[in-house]
Amino acid sequence: MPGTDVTDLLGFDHLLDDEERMIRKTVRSFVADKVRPHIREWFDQGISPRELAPEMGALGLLGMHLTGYGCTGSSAVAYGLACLELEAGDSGLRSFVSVQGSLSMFSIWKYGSEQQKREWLPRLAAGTAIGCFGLTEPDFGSNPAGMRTRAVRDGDDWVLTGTKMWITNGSVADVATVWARTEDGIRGFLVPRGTPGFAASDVPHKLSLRASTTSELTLDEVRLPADAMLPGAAGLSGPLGCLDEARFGIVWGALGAARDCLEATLDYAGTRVQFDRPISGFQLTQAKLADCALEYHKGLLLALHLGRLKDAGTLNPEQVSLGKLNNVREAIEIARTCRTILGGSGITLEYPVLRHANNLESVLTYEGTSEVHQLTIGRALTGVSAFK
Ligand code: TGC
Ligand code: FAD
Repeated sequence: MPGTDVTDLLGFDHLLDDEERMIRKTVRSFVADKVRPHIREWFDQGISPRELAPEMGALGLLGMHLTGYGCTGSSAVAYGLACLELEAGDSGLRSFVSVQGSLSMFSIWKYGSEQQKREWLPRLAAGTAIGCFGLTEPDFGSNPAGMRTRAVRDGDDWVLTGTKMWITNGSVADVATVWARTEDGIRGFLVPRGTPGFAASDVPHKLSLRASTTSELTLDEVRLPADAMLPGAAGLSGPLGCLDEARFGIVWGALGAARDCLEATLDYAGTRVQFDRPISGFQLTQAKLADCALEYHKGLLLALHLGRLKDAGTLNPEQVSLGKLNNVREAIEIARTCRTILGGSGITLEYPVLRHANNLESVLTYEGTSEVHQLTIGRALTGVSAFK
């Protein structure tokens, strides 16, 4: 079947409805017009294309699976397909949308007061304001339960002190959802940009997710009014509930990076000649391509199954862990295998594969490392927690 569309060997399209196909097409065109012409330069120069936020807002991509307050209210599957198409452009773009919609906006949508929702959600949905989500700290990544950031009462106010690390969109955010320890356990706070004592500085010298802003947040006795706290979140289940949303998007997104690698590699292998024939004719090359396509398609079916469960309201965190573990692990394997097929050409930005592979190193680590998801699945299987 020469020329077969690698995105659809299984007839996946037939499993989608018209609206899902339409949203996918819209996002694919957006990426083709607004991202592909520039992504090499953005990655090379370490530029996050902030100007795309209002455009993505206008397309309804920010908080697209949330309802009300200017959000689109799309299905989980439609949201997943959008993440896939965005990450086919670059993981940095999907990260932006994940953090904006699934972490910043979701934390406000799910746990915020009516006043907090009205103040922030419409602007965040439109992309005229940017949000970030500060959970990780320098000494507490996989184990956020140990966080040191403190929020103490002073009269009616809250005073926050601590450091958050590796925060996507941190230095460009208009509002940060910051998780801090209080006398009553872990609570979330909305910290607007410019609040005295609150600062952000970018992580330099990244080799991964270069078209995305990653920052350290410092909170030095940041004074906030009583109503800055998210009233609906008490305990670690608050931030972890947001992670489930973002992890779901990654289940789909990682496959976009894998697809882009596969497409670029099929093109290359069909034209690159060695030993007087295209390298696509070598059996070893075909075996690699077949294994990559196999894992890509298995990942798609897994993502769709989880999406249908989410739309039915029955998706649980262990199922999300299965999806994130499998699809990111397989996507990075696909990217690395594709890189071998490109030979020396695979190491430059002329082709997207090493850019995707490098990005996927971050995706493998953030939103729960592969080991965290293995242990989450292990706990579900055995009933014994390896974390305690
Ligand atoms: P444990 O202390 O037993 O539980 C605390 C409470 O949380 C509940 N819970 C969950 N709730 C919702 N969703 C989940 N996935 C949940 N996992 C646990 C749990 O039921 C309990 O509730 P309650 O009411 O009894 O208090 O903690 P645990 O042993 O369950 O969790 C340990 C562990 C390691 C799984 C958890 O700490 C974890 O997931 N660690 C990884 C941290 C992480 O993923 N950080 C990500 C930061 S954000 C980010 O990376 C953004 S990247 C940018 C982008 O997305 O593009
Ligand atoms: P560690 O937790 O120190 O882990 C190091 C290694 O030890 C890993 O291999 C891990 O799997 C392993 N390990 C840890 N505990 C165990 C265990 N119990 N058993 C077995 N192995 C274990 N965080 C946010 O809050 N907001 C963001 O917006 C955000 N964006 C990010 C963007 C980027 C580009 C990156 C790289 C990270 C981002 N993060 C963000 C942080 C991310 O969530 C953490 O990096 C991640 O949770 C892992 O924490 P850590 O880096 O401290 O690694």
